[in-house]
Amino acid sequence: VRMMHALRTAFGQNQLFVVYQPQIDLATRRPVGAEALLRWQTADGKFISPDRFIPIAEYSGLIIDMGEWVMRTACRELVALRAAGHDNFMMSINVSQVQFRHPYFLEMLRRALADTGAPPEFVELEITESMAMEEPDLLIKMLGQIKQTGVSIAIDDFGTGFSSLSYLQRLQIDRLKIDRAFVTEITGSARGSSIAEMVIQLGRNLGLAVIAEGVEDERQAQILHTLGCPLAQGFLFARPMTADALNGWLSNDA
Ligand code: G
Ligand code: G
Ligand code: MN
Ligand code: NA
Repeated sequence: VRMMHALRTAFGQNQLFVVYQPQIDLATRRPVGAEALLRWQTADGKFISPDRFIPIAEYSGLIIDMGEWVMRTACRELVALRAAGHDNFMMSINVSQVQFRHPYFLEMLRRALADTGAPPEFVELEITESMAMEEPDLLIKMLGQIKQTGVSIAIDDFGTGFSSLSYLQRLQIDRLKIDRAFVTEITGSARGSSIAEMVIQLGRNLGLAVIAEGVEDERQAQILHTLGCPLAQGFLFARPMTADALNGWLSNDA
């Protein structure tokens, strides 16, 4: 309860901010987009992980306003990047299941796009695989409506749930994100890469883009590239950074 109040105050006092982690084309090593990630730095300078405060935001309902703010902030940053010449750049935004189920979610999305002028075809929403497994009918309907806005959809933490092939086929999704745990395993045992391989193959069969997350070293990047994984994200390439830092990082790179 204390943390809930602290979070509410923090949100009101602009202690929350959004950082962006670049996503890379493994063949060219060029940035193709970024994932927006929420951060909380308290007044005394401490960082609190979203793993801790997102559940509280969900439980308290604060996630609705907070999530909308993240969406609008990320869309605004996308527009700023485009103005700086970084066109063809995608912005991925995490969406909580509480947001997703909210009756005005679509309205908030449409408004964020319209008010900021963000082109929907360069905006992607990330939903988790566990979310994708609950209430299939609601999900299928929502995904259809989101697709109509032009925004695309990725399944985050893919491989951690148990989505069946036939079910996945029914979902209007665009990308699978290989969970970090399976990227870490790639360089471990002989069978360590089997789940990553399966997801890459699945993506190929279903015509979905695949991105590996949590790529921390060159060997992992090499193996993923060899396995046919087109995209990656991780500390090897860049850590999540502020909007200003991202602008600089992209310009240096160009
Ligand atoms: O950025 P970091 O690795 O600390 O994030 C930890 C978790 O918090 C990740 O699972 C990430 O998806 C989640 N997260 C980060 N930012 C957001 C956000 O804006 N909305 C939601 N719903 N989850 C987020
Ligand atoms: O669940 P989700 O994919 O949204 O979580 C993304 C989180 O993973 C972010 O909080 C980000 O800080 C973290 N992350 C990104 N790249 C790496 C990495 O290479 N290694 C580790 N350990 N964490 C990473
Ligand atoms: Mn994510
Ligand atoms: Na993830």
